[in-house]
Amino acid sequence: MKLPRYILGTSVLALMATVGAADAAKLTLYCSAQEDWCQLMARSFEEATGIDVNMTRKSSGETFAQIKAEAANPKGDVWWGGTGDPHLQAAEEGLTEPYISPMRDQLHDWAIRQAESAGNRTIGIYSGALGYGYNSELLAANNLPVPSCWKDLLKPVYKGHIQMANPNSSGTAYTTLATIVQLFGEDQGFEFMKKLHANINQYTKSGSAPIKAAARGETTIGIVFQHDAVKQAIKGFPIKVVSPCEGTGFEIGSMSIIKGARHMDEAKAFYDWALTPEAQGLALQVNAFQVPSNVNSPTSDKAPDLATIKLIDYDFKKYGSSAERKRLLKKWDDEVSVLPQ
Ligand code: S7P
Repeated sequence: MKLPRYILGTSVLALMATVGAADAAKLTLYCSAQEDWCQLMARSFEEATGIDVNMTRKSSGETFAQIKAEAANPKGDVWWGGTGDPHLQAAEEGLTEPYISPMRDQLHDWAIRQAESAGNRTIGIYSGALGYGYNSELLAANNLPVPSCWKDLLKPVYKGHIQMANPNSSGTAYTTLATIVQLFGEDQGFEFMKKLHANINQYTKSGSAPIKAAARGETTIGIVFQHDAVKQAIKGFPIKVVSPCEGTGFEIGSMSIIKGARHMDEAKAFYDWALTPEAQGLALQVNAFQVPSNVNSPTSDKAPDLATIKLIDYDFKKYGSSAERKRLLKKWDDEVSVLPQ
């Protein structure tokens, strides 16, 4: 897809002028959204600018760990996608670079607030609500009741039927842990996670894996972002989406430029381009139904409507802070993951 020049940001145009016939322009992209979306973003940016993109897809927590491990000798240029909490932690730990894009005035307030709270070292690119999905055929075949609340998932009848990701590797699962703690308080929240653990059949590395497994009939219920469940339903799988009755957390999916990026000009060009309505609209080609951060981006009526979902007042500052994220993950490792199932 070649983008018309008028929609390209100024940094992209400036860079295209310098790229000219040369073939040296490159970008190393770390991507934490779904693989198909990551591939589409990488290839579309290449086509729009002539800049070669070397893209690696890893979950949010894994990418954070990689950027931290490479801090003395950074290999990545831009981290695009994934839940905002680890982007905020990276910002706080000085692993990402402040940047103010000329595209910023086209963004929703929540995306700009994410940037401002992190000294402009990250920015919101999409938003989406947490929940879960279930395979309606498997549920019926196992004579299981239809769940509608978080607390329903603790019922012994669901033992072995629920899958979620590991919160250390997955931003989705960390959002789940932080949501449960915010909804029920820390003590009750950890009691919840322990009881839930008894019903879990597998902790996956990637956050969306549980609903893909539910679609294939390998688990009955998957705890995921609601848009990831909608994606499977649209593909034709018997997946129903649940917005839990108690209310639920949400993410501000984010993007950051990696500190010490070897290709800083290309990184800024990608950053500006990724905030355009045209780049954000690519999401719909791969059934990615998050709410885009540019107010002019196209949206789909198949996307979960955040205005009708009971959202908690998710404390991104606290749960995206380095100390709190480390503390909660350690506590989950020490007190929940070690329990027998
Ligand atoms: O693209 C779908 C999505 O759910 O994936 C991101 C997620 O953080 C990546 O997976 P992990 O949970 O494995 O980190 C979300 O930001 C995004 O909405």
